[in-house]
Amino acid sequence: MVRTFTTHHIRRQEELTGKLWHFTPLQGELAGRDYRVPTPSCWETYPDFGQYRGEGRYTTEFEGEGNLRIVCKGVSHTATVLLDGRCIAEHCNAYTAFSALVRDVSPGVHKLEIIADNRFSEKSALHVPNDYMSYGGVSRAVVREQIENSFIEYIHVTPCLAEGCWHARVETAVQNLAETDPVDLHIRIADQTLIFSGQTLSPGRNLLTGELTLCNVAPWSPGTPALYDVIGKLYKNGQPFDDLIDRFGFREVRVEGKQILLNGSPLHIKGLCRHEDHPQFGCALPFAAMAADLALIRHMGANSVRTAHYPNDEVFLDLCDEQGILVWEENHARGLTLEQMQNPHFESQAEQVIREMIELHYNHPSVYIWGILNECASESEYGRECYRQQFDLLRSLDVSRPCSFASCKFKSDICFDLPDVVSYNIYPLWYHDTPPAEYLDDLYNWVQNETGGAGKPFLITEIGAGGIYGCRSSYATKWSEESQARILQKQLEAVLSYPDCAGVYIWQFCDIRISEECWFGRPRTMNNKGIVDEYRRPKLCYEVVKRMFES
Ligand code: ADA
Repeated sequence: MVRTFTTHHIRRQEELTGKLWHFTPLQGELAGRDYRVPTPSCWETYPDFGQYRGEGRYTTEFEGEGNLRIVCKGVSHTATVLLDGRCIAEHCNAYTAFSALVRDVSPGVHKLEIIADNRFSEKSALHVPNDYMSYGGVSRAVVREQIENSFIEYIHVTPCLAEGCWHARVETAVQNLAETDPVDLHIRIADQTLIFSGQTLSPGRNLLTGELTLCNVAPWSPGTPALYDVIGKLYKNGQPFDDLIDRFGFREVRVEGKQILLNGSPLHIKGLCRHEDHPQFGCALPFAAMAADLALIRHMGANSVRTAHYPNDEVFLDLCDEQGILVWEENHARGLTLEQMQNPHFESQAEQVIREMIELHYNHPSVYIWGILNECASESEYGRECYRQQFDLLRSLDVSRPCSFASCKFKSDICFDLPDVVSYNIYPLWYHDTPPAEYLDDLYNWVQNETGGAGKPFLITEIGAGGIYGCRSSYATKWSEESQARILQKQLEAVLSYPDCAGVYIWQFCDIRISEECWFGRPRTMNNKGIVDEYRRPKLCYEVVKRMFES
């Protein structure tokens, strides 16, 4: 599954995943053996490959010709893509889509190979041994598109409300491979159409922008998540030859003082941090599993999800759009040290994730904020320069959303002048015994009195405690479900009642697998702070969260 709606009626496309491919490990004692495996999938879910760190070659065949565009929605975690034995794309980072254009392919059956590599090395600055799992595999959909000499890459819609009407600024990227004739572009939203006639395209990417005004449309909000199609069509000599359909919502997000406003109403975030992780699927959760997670998140009374710590599958964001679940989406990074941020590949890889995340997820109304660099070295001058550069890039790509980063640096963070929203990950009563209300007040006042974050919205982006499913204790010993429930109760009482806190994200939705190297302090080599365990079985704290979020 690629999206929850049809993205083309004219452009021919075929999902190549959703069936068995050949899989061959390239290292280890099973190297060279041929397996038939489902895709999308992670090899850690195949028998004998639960701990495999190496390269795996996935192979399939398809019939096609002419100009082909191979779109990979996610390959974990480093990809090399070959068509008929020739390399057509390489990509770092598992969590953003990438594509390859191949022109003038001869008619017939063609072989597509994707070599996925989940090893850790200096070449991969973002996938490092960590408190989550870097899986291996073709973990999201792969699509083959048949295109002409030019095609619509993306359509970005930026809605804003003025005098009771919605204005939609529309930016369309048209990619020109070999178009020499002038083309017409039509962009339709509801009953309005933007027409760009007789456009002579330059080679490569052409940006065409315009604005529409719509007075009788329904706004998108968590309570009324109204969605609209934006339909782009390219014509030549009056004949349509390419199209792209995307979806968006009429809503605007802005920061005003200490509040985050959505369509003018202040947001009170009651959220959960969620990894894409499942014992049966790795990070390649199928549609039904994503939908089941969201059903539990909503059942708990949450109104938001934080995509810790990387951009999520577009299908999950589609579900959030449709169900009115707000999303904090962030680029891929977790707890990188100063030394790791000084990896020569770090800046380019982190910035590439920002570009790909925003280009592909721009229209999702559920995404109300962009995050970067969770708990990286924001207490250092070098780290600050990285944060500054990435916020500058982010704002150059999207001015329609606030941006932030989740800090764990207590009173040593030197970056709070940079984001629009100040966000903290705190664990009172778990990693230290300070009472939550005292800790929160001390931290908040330090931010107001000592940092450039004064007067900005303030979010708690992580708070929680460990609890192992089935571990019960009459005296609430640490790691018991009783202990986790009691700690979360006190933590949520403090945060939800704090007047200047715009909201909270609990760490975390479900227990997750982590890298083997990070086992110490992590029973089962898992992060056990889930409200449900990895099989989505609720722990005692589930009812505490539900009661607190619904009160
Ligand atoms: C950090 C980090 C999370 C998780 C958490 C924990 O806040 O952002 O990914 O590792 O700590 O469980 O301690």
